[in-house]
Amino acid sequence: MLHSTAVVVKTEYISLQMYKNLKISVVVPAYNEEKQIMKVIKSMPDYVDAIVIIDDCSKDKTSSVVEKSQKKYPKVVLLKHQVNEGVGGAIATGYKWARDNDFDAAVVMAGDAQMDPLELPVLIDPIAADQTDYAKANRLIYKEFRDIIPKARLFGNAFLSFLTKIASGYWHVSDSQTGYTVVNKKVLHTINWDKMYKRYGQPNDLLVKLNVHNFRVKDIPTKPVYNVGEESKLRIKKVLLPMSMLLLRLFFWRLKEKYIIRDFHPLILFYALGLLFGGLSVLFFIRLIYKWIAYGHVPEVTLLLLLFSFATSVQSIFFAMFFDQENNKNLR
Ligand SMILES: Nc1nc2c(ncn2[C@@H]2O[C@H](COP(=O)(O)OP(=O)(O)O)[C@@H](O)[C@H]2O)c(=O)[nH]1
Ligand SMILES: [Mg+2]
Repeated sequence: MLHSTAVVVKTEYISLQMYKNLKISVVVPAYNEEKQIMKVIKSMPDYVDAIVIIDDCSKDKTSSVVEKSQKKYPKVVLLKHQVNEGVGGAIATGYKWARDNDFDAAVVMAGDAQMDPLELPVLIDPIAADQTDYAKANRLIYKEFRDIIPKARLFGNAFLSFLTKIASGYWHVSDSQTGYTVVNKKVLHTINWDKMYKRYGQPNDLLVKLNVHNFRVKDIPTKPVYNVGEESKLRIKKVLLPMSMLLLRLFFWRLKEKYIIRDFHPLILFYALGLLFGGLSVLFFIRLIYKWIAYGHVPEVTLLLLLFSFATSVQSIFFAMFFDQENNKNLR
């Protein structure tokens, strides 16, 4: 479906430079980035073999700016979406192009120049050394991150990062919202990119899918970049709820795929027990409050049942999380 909307304007790329024997492409999702996109092209290191820019049906001159640059920068490839698909959709189009053109690694960098290309080697090195399958930037373990990342963004990111740990099983990963990542060839050929989540939840969606396929993921501290002329189109209040719902859905999907269909692990029973008793706790709590208000005293049996189900629920969920963490320990 994506293929039909993507128009390849120029695909031949000259001169293979390679980096540590890897043919590297950089996927750049771009939506209304006429002001910033040249910065991304100009600052790209020489060892990158293709700069794949996906114009996600911009309303501005992004495409013509990119087309004009192609004379001077022959490594630039422009893919155009005929309808706006969202950042995840744009990235999926780039990944498919990298896969079909036999690249060894695909980096993602935003079209608004928020990624520092000088940090690229530290992200690619663990891929080149086959220490990981997916290397991602982590701005939250960079020493002075608090002074650079705007407060509201930091809060939203920390919240989603925590939910993503639970949903994805990658408990060692944080800064789930970074758009600065590298995948290796195996990932390029394994994940079904047509099913990738198309909007801002794309990195979260990918993490969950990587976990189901038992891919290794590595976090690399990188400096956050803000105020380089970028204009974020993300509205935190608008994305927080849909992304939480997405993560809930992905969580259940992963448990089913990983621990029931592809394999089996009793942690699934602990999660089920935890949720069952969690639900019962809510019911007992409502009953207790109702009786208290209506009759002025706390019903003892309900109180005991509430305490029992709450304790069982919390313990079961903690056990399930612990087993999940143990089970994914080798994916660091
Ligand atoms: N908002 C948005 N960004 C898109 C879309 N398609 C591609 N992008 C690109 O995705 C990247 C990240 O978007 P941005 O709004 O800067 O997100 P932020 O950096 O997390 O605040 C930018 O390079 C955009 O140009 C789209 O449909 N909507
Ligand atoms: Mg941005």
